[in-house]
Amino acid sequence: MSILTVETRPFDNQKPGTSGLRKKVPHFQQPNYAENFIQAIFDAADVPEGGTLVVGGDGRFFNREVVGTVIRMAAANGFGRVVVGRDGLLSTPAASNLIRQRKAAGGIILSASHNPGGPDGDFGIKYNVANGGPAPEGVTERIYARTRDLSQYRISDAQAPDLSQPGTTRIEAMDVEIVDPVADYAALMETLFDFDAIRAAIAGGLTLRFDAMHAITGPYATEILERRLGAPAGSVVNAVPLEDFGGGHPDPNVVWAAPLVDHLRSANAPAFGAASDGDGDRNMILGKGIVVTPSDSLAILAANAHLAKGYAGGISGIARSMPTSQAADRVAAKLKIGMFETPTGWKFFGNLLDAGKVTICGEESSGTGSDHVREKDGLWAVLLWLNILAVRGMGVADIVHEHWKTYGRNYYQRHDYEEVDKKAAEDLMDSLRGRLASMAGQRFGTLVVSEADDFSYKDPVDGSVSTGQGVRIIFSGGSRIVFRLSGTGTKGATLRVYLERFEANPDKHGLPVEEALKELIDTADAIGEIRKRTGRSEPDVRT
Ligand code: VG1
Ligand code: CO
Repeated sequence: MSILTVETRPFDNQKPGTSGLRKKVPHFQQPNYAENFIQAIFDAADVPEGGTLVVGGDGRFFNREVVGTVIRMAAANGFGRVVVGRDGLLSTPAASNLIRQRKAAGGIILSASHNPGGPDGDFGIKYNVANGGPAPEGVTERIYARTRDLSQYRISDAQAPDLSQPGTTRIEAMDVEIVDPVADYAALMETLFDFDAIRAAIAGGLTLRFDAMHAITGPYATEILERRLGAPAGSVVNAVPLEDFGGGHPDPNVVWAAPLVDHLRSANAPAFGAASDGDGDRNMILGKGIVVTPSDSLAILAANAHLAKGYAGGISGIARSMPTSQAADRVAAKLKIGMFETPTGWKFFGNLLDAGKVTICGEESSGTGSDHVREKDGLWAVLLWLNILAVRGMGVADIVHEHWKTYGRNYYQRHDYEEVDKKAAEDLMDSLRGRLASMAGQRFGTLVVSEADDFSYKDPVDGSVSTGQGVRIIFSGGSRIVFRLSGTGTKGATLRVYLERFEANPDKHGLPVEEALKELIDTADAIGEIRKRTGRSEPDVRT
């Protein structure tokens, strides 16, 4: 066995997006494509000699091959140990936990999250740093710079080990430790939540369905919900991870999780429903006849977290991404704790969590999590909800309605226009930016613009500044429209339009969301010229 130095040439399209590098599988299959990016990570990350690396992915097509490549390259780049999930599997939050538990230098997570998989689907590589969280922008910029001047990579010519059996093997001078992907994660969950209370509630008739969407959370949910908490066998559906997710998008929203939504609306609906995404970091929460808006879920979890033993002492603060609704801000104000507004992407929460400024974080895109790891965590949110239901003895819908009564309701929706012509989408954003300065004071129907800007964020911990994070148009009274382009798509551009309106009056909390937001939806088209510029009359997805 020897270590090879392979000559290569840079690719000019390896810029990490919101959450790592994502491309179509055939793109990743080009000779040296994955190897170059992995070498750039190792070069940019300043690997400590003999350090530990965590590796795993969501099991999508090409996962196994790239896990092998990462292991062979780690052995040639000075790592002393690789910790890898059995069969190369690890959910994103479980990987974050392992990085922290094992005091690893970092981790490589292979996933394109909620994007479809299979030979023509998507693939992705993400680097997480020693705190368990996604590499901050300074690191991703260094990785990108390195991809542009790379001329060699190092790899062992040994075969990658068989990953099907837990235990430790060796490649070159490096240990490869194959671990049960679920065990440490499930143990962590038992420290945070009152499993006895949840078990008793389930035994007493709290019915549930969890849809794993043929993605990574199947084994985690089966172990935790069925084996440890006693939910009847079959409560977890689509539990076997498949390389192509059974042909669907493992995206827990009303479009891609429609069978779950229909089930929760049916006559024999369980009391609680949930789903997670490809890599297990997102969550969708439902009750009998209700889908909980992710922004509301964040606010409700923050307001009730003290009911779970891991948060019994209260939470120190809340952070949300800028486009996420301001429902959580009202909870923070009532609890008199800090509230932070960050750009989209979990990497911006890391410093706040490390500094103890916040305990709970969330994004409108179905991501919620806490300081137990440094990633959003789908099953964590499910368990916190179950813990709250068990303690309060109320249904999901009643908890949501009571929350609105106490805090008011932030009507909210996101409209996605997918695979839009890239140039048209960029022009739309440029045109908006060009008009920001003159927007204040303009009237659209009953709405008057009070402020308009392109969001920028100064990290309160390390002082780093991130600009160009989305155009915000704020109206007097607090309603908002936000426009931004997705940083996770792999084809054309995805335009995201976020709409929010606050309603304090409980008598007006029962409107259909689209009716409540009608004026804002029309105004978004008037200001953004969406139809004219994209040729689309309707969004592809409303979440
Ligand atoms: C999307 C979401 C963002 C999330 C990111 C990664 O990014 O909007 O909130 O953090 O996906 O999540 P974008 O740039 O496409 O809007 V995941 O579960 O895909 O790792
Ligand atoms: Co995800």
